[in-house]
Amino acid sequence: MTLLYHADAERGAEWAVLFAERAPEIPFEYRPDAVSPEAVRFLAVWHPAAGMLQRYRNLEVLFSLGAGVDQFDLDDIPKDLPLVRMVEPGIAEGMAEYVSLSVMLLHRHFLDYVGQQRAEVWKLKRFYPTSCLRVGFLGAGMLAQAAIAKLQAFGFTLSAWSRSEKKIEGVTSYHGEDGLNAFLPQCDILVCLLPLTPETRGMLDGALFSKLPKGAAIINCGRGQHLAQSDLLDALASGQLSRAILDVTDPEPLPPGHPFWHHEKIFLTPHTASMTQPHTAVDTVIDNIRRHRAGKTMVGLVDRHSLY
Ligand code: NDP
Ligand code: OXD
Repeated sequence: MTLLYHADAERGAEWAVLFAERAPEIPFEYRPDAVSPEAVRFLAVWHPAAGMLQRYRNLEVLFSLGAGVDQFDLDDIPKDLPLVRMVEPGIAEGMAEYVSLSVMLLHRHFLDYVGQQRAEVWKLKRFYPTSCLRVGFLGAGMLAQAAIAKLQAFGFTLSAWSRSEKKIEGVTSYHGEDGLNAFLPQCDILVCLLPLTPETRGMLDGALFSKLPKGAAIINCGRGQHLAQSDLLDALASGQLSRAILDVTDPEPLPPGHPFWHHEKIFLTPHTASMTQPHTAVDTVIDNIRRHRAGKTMVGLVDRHSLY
């Protein structure tokens, strides 16, 4: 009945200590060669290598070590094998920090000042009260809501767009196609926190940018494949967009010489907006294994129709 953590060994060793302390009744292993594949009932992976799942024939639950599951080939995963994504407070907190930091950098023009300093320019840019800056979220799930909660403390004007109707205190919520058209003109900063699905792939394109207020900025923390790269370059060149902060790209990393590397209006971070934190994630996985054993629904169970 072993849980095999099949990812980097350094973090696996951390998980092993925490598992032994918090759930000694659940055998845990992070060295694939140290466990017989037949004994593995729970597998935790980030990016499963081709054919990995065929090796573990007695799996009861497949855990994604990340909040997203687009890295899995869902056609390769038996429909009756539950796939559970990472829903844990540590990853939400990390994303809330990254988005708050990015919004504040834009709000207070820090990225302009980095360029100015290099050019020995001393020139202030006016800033306005936070309530004048409208920050909108594509996606209103675990991560967007964590970021929203942090930004609310600063007083930004907030809105969010999701698939289903949502009510979030202090946030103007939109949903569906019509909702998107009403939402976009309200976003001085647009934050993408959507899962990558056939419906959301390529969504950050010229048509969408043209519906934002002129000079808006985007922050993409979803996936690189949400973004139409040449449309972004066009929108930055025309001034329709003023800046882009991109934590995710396609591919990762970008190839040498890619125009994003040196673009003065693009700020790149290496897919680090957030990460699963062992101290909190372990509790989530333990709780889910106990739920599974008790026949209860697991937290973060992926819907195989909506693909997130
Ligand atoms: P959730 O599943 O909790 O939330 C997803 C949100 O997107 C929901 O509000 C959902 O709507 C909405 N959504 C999905 N499809 C559509 C659609 N077609 N139209 C409109 N809205 C849609 O996901 P998380 O918040 O946990 O994570 C979001 C994504 O963030 C992950 O899938 C991953 O790609 C990315 N991520 C990036 C990280 C990084 O470091 N850069 C770290 C972790 C995750 P509804 O509420 O109606 O279902
Ligand atoms: C995730 C990620 O999905 O790190 O968790 O991107």
